[in-house]
Amino acid sequence: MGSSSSPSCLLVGVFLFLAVVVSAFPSVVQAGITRHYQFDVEMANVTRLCSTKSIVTVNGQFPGPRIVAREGDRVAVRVINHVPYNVTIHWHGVRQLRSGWADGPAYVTQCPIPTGRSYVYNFTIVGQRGTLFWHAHISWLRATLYGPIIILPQLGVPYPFTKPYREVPVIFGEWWKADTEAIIHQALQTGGGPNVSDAYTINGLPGPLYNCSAKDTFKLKVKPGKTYLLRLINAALNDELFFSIANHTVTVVDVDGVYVKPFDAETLLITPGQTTNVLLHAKPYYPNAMFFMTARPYATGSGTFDNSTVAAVLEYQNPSRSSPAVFAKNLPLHKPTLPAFNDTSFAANFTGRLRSLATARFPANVPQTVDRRFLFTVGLGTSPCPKNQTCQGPNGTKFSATVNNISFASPTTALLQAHFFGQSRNVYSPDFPVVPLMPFNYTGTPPNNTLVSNGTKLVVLPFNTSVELVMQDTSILGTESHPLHLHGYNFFVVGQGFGNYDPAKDPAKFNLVDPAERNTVGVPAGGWVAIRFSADNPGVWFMHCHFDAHMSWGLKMAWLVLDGELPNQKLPPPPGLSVGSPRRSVAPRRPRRSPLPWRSARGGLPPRTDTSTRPTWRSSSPCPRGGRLAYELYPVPAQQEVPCCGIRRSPMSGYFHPPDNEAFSALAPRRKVLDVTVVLYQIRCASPDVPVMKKSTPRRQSMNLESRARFSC
Ligand SMILES: [Cu+2]
Repeated sequence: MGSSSSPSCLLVGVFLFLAVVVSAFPSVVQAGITRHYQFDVEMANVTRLCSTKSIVTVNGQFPGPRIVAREGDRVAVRVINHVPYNVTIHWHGVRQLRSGWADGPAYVTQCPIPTGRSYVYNFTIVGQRGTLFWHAHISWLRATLYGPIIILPQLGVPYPFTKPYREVPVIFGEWWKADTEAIIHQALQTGGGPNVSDAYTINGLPGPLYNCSAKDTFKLKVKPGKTYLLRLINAALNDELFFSIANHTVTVVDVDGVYVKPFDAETLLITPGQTTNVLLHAKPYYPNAMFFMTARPYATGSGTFDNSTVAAVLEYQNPSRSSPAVFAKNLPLHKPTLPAFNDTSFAANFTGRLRSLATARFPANVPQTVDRRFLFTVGLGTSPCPKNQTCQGPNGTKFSATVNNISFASPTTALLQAHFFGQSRNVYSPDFPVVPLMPFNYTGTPPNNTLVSNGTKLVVLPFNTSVELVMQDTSILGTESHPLHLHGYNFFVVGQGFGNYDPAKDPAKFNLVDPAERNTVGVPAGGWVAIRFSADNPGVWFMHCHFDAHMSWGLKMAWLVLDGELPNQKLPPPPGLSVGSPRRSVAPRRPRRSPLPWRSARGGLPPRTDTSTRPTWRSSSPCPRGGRLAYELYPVPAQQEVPCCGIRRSPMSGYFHPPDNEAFSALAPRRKVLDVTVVLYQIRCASPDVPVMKKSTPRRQSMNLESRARFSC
């Protein structure tokens, strides 16, 4: 485009100017405020494509309400479940530094919120600015349960690009006439591919290229000469999308909540789970025309896909008319040309252009050294058809999908709870393979045996481990691009290529200076991508394909990042169990009544009499390797009910926060455990599947401590 060169020069100039302004006021760092939201999850009737159905919404809105916050703000969202499904919400791309309990994936960081219950998601947005989004993270509920997260810079801190006149979220979605829960349920039963969607949507609207939808068209009305920031979000379930605006180039300035070196593009590629901010420079004059903004899939797999096109309309306000709507009918309508549905070279070229800003103010902190290297294959496979059933997957099997040929078996206990309460045995194993167990020519002729294995396996990482992960697509049941999403972290995309990753040659080409930093990356069809991140956020972090079909088939795994040594490197207890402040002696309160229900109920434990603000070692026993084991008691009544699933109550009618045996067993050979603290919490569970505390004779607490001591020291 002829107009593309001068704006980009201008942009650089503006950017330099802004950089000077910003560095003149280096520490305008304000403490953020807390922004409270209430999400009532409720059913609503919505009509699209001539048919009405009841969908799951937040506050009756589709798409859902916006979360708006500034960098540094705390966000507290009370989610109240009024629908007949279990629900969780994930704040996609939010780093959740030491707030893993608020991350949201069901049975990973929390138990689902049952009907009639609520849960408060509480997190602070640190070091991110741009666009992210929230969506349900259980089954396929995110088909209709999603909305934007808009993160503005701190007050007084400008964007490192032209200040936009207006900002507009543009969310891509996918619409099924049928009930999506029934679709995925049926697909998992039969083993076949789930039915594809009937339409794509922009801001919930399919647009004029579908039947009955001319009225359901998103219109972006702009003024000549103005600059607009479009906050693009791909919330579709199963499709990467090309996007283009006829006769306009846009400037990409941010991906996944991280600024990038601005570049101009006529067409964008955005995978499910990715977000992109672009500047749309409206034409300087009234163009006497309208322009389609269209999106349609980039599809590489061998299965069927929804090959339709969603369109929105870009309209210019006519400066000489007071009512542009009357006038707009007979204007010429321009349509963009999008790449072919399988244009993989476009995909590679586009992603190859993304670069971190990598300035003093917005540095790219790429790990330059690596502590642990991983090679994960990602792709499809099959699992056997159960007896007495016919299956609709390949050759009468069931479709499956894997990382390193392991299809993730979803637990019924939340992994983070199991870890935190030291009850991970029989919930997960810490032995996720570092490399494929049976190497093959990943992108060559696929092996005859396509059967997968199943398991709930995690990789355990000590705090601050520097990780390099190569994700390799496989040709099993056809090569395919997979958008892999990592929770709890941004990663740097240091390299990508086609064919099999070559550890001898490929690392030399890695970009360790200004690679794109993001939370979701497309593993190229028939290729590989290398990412790096530093494991500085303790918790259990899901990583999965953001195609919901593949995720349902098991293309997911989790990382367990252990606490660091310092207090601010540890995961705090879950909400409702918060430790609170130990009582001070200056505030005597009704001393006759014990604040410890378990004490009177169980006896045998000394009440906490210490009044300092520091926890005391209530018990200390020497460990063979020189550490010591202790426990702390916190007389904190539960402040909030939390959903529980499968967590066993300890004999003390509370919960221990002991060391996680499974996790430590993985590290035992190379790590010495020193001081180990066992914290006793009290919890009040909201969900009905909690085992009722037995009234039988309690075991002595010392037995528990000893049994844990044996393992931990
Ligand atoms: Cu996938």
